[in-house]
Amino acid sequence: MSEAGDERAIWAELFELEPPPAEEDQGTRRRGLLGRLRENLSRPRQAISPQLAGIFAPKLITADVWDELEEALITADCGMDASIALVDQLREEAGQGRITNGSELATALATAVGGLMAPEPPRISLRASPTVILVVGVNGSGKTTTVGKLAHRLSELGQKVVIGAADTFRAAAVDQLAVWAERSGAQLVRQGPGADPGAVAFDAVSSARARGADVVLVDTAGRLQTQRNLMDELRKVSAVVGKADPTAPHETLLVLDATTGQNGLSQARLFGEAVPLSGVVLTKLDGTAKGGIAVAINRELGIPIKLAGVGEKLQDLQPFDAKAYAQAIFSAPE
Ligand SMILES: Nc1nc2c(ncn2[C@@H]2O[C@H](COP(=O)(O)OP(=O)(O)O)[C@@H](O)[C@H]2O)c(=O)[nH]1
Ligand SMILES: [Mg+2]
Repeated sequence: MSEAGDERAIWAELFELEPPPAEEDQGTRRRGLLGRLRENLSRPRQAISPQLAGIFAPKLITADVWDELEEALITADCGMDASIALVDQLREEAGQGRITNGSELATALATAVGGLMAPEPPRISLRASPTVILVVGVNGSGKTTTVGKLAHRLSELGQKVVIGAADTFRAAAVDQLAVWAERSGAQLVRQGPGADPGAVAFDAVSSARARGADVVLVDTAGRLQTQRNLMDELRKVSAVVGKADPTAPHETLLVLDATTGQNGLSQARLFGEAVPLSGVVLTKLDGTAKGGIAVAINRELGIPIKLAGVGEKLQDLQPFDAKAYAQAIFSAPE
């Protein structure tokens, strides 16, 4: 199967849609995804590797290895809590004689990280008609880009998409969204600069209903410097969407920039207090040496990571696969 067809099949799985025709077996697809993740995550992998490489060297492990491993995991942004839990688990496995050398340790760590994060692959159900997806986060985290990338994937799978430009704070933001909408053939619902974001979101849902669209993506503003206003505004947008459809929003995705490291955790807590979050989109994983932040987010917030941004281009968004991620980041270098 072509790489594009391969990608479409993975996205169809995320959205619980019929897979595109000419399917091949899952094993091949999984290997494909792992390969691309490895490629896209090559920078964090290389950056973490020197520290872990010594630990993973094919020699018998010593008592010192546990402190070194804990330090390496904390440095990689996995968070104190998850790092300690992982080391405890691995130390126990070693005590039972199941880990004796560095390469067994590497394999066990990747398995433990994958298991700690998400036993099941993420889903974004599109059962509601239309399904309303609210995209929130601080300024510059990658919300608008993520909306554009999602519109592209959904359109590819034959879904009719409406984008609500509820970031009415900057005119440039709406223009940026218009470009993304045009590229994916999505319909853009917008109002003038300074318009009420709730009104735009309401319009977008109403318009999607009238046109029989499948999905509404609502892009929102992120202004870190006016945190309280932003949170009030978000709450309002979410409530107004609920007036257009009492079951909406069906998903509220928090977009977090992986390069902000542990700061992302406090952002997630603040946003979670304002609106119930259903998932995290972790962007810019291509630009950080500390890919471990995904582990910390999952462990400390209990919100699943559903999507990963690995670049600026239209195709640089992937359904998050914890196992593939853990193998790409935490396995021994070949
Ligand atoms: N390298 C990289 N850049 C990204 C990614 N996602 C978004 N960006 C860039 O981050 C910047 C801010 O993105 P934007 O979508 O405007 O953020 P917003 O303010 O949250 O809407 C832009 O330059 C994007 O191209 C990603 O996954 N990787
Ligand atoms: Mg934006």
